[in-house]
Amino acid sequence: MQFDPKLIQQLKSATRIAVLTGAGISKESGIPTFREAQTGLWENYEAAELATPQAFQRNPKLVWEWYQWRRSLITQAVPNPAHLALVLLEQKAPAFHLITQNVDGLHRRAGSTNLIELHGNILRTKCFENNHAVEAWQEDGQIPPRCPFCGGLLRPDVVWFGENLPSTAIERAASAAQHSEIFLSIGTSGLVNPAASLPYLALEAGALLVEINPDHTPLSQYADHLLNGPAGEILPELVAQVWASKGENL
Ligand code: BV8
Repeated sequence: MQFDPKLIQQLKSATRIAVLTGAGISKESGIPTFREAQTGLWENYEAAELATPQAFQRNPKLVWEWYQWRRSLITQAVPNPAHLALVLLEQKAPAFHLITQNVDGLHRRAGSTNLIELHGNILRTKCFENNHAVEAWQEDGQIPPRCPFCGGLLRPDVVWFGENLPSTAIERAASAAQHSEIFLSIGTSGLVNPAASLPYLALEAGALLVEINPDHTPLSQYADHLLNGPAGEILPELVAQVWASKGENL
């Protein structure tokens, strides 16, 4: 796979690299992206319609069971070569921030450490009423289960549409974007805010923008380097060529 030698050189000499990932980076781990049609029982539902507090209040059982289905997909999934390439990039780059919109926890399982989870983590649970973090609950047949601290309904610890992101997460992400020399947007349609604003913050601060996506997105026209293809193929090859050119063994 051939890359622009300028890109190899730029990555080789960069000191501050920031990465934003979306559902596309987990596609090759077998997890459907947010916008592709859902399957089976969920094929008649739009993900964005279920991922809201209103949907949960209207039908808590339906939303809880949707997340249980997604959790079952995620527990069967493993990090793919794209996740692993970002672990290597983090080890090699002098300063590296990984910002993810994904809630599947695959970056952490791959070994990424400097990780900002903008939208929470589907494998964590809290109560709807008081945000109590809940690690274990009584499986007494009630769906959703109840909070052992206040009796409230349990929900996944993710950010729903219409809910604010954790303030520390979005502030850290914005700072990482604004201080990056190179910003890579990987596997995201760039349609969900405020995450979608991060690449533009990086551009305004003078960063070089790299997009990795099989499709074009609203961001594509601004990218200095457009790598159109699956992240699981492109990223490992790109990281290998950068560090091979440094004469370092991977
Ligand atoms: C907020 C967790 C302040 C849940 C997610 C009206 C009312 C209220 C809010 C709004 C409004 N209008 C706009 C808003 C703001 C709203 C928003 O942006 N809406 C959009 C849809 C218009 N945002 C919010 O509500 C945010 N909060 O703004 O708070 C506020 C508060 C009150 C009122 C107003 C404002 C909260 C947003 C977070 C929502 N939660 N996830 C869960 O997962 O269940 S978002 C969820 O969708 C994902 O986490 C992810 O972020 C997003 C999906 O985006 P992508 O990751 O990009 O995935 P997608 O499927 O779209 O694209 C995949 C890409 O991968 C594609 O481009 C594809 O080509 C590519 N691909 C495919 N295969 C591969 C690949 N790439 C590489 N390799 C491959 N192999």
